[in-house]
Amino acid sequence: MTMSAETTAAAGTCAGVAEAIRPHQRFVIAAHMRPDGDAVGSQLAMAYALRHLGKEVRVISRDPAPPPLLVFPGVSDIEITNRVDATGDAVIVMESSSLVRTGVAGLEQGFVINIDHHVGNTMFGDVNWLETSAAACGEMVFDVVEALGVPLTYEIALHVYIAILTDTGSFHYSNIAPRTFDICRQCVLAGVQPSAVASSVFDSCNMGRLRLFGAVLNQMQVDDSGRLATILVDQRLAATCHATDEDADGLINVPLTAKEIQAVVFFKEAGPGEWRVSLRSKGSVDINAVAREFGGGGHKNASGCSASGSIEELKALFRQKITTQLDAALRRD
Ligand SMILES: [Mn+2]
Repeated sequence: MTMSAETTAAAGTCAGVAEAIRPHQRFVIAAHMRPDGDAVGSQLAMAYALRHLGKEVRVISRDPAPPPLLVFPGVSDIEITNRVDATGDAVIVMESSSLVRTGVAGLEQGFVINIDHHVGNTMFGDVNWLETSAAACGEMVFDVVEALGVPLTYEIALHVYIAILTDTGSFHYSNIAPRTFDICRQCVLAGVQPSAVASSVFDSCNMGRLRLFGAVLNQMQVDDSGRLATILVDQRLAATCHATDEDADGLINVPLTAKEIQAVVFFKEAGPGEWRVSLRSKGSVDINAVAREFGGGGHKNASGCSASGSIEELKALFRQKITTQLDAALRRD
């Protein structure tokens, strides 16, 4: 398997997307299931832009937005559904490697415009634009808004900013470029208040989440090399902490705040013997290579997959695969 073409893969163009949007009137905008800030922000920035042009827009999602985002305009109006019967003139799918990842049935009946920045996108659309160098899908939406000649209103700017802020982990991750800050600058000029947004997004969690973080970190395992942290949430622990499913969001990033830790694997129990596996790494450690072995995907430093079986066996298996990547990165650096 060759992966060389994936490092800076770009396919399709912003102009192609804008051209595909212009003649149409009725849109459905979807994103991946269990949406994050980039999914929600990209959907709503696009929705506000299209409405500015007088178009009709339905924003849909299989799952609700993360609760801290509900204070922002449009978020609580997102229609929660797992199937659509009417796809309008065009369906815009954000941030999804495939249509299956939306968790919404029926989208395939429509004319599909696919906008994404994830390595491994299957180019499932009638029109596709994949830009793996983008720090967030929201950056790409910003470009589409500009190409459509829509002014950067407060609502559009706010959602582009939320997309970038969350998907870069508050400007922590790779793919941040001068244009990332150019876009954010324009968002701030359009009225976005960074401190207020950060406070709403990051400092509005509940006590269940705090208890869950404490319990999970207390049970964290670090391998003998000191580089790899393993953390786990099963349903019993979540119940003990009175934590919801979303309360585990962001937990995976905490072990990385220790200088020694170069990679984290996070097992979250989805059902008996069923695990959601999230993976994070620093620098040149390619954690996506591990996720891909299990049919998952994402980015070099942030990826995920599903796995089933005995948790002790899964831990050993993932640690072995991740250690291979840690060693490969050591040899490269
Ligand atoms: Mn994203």
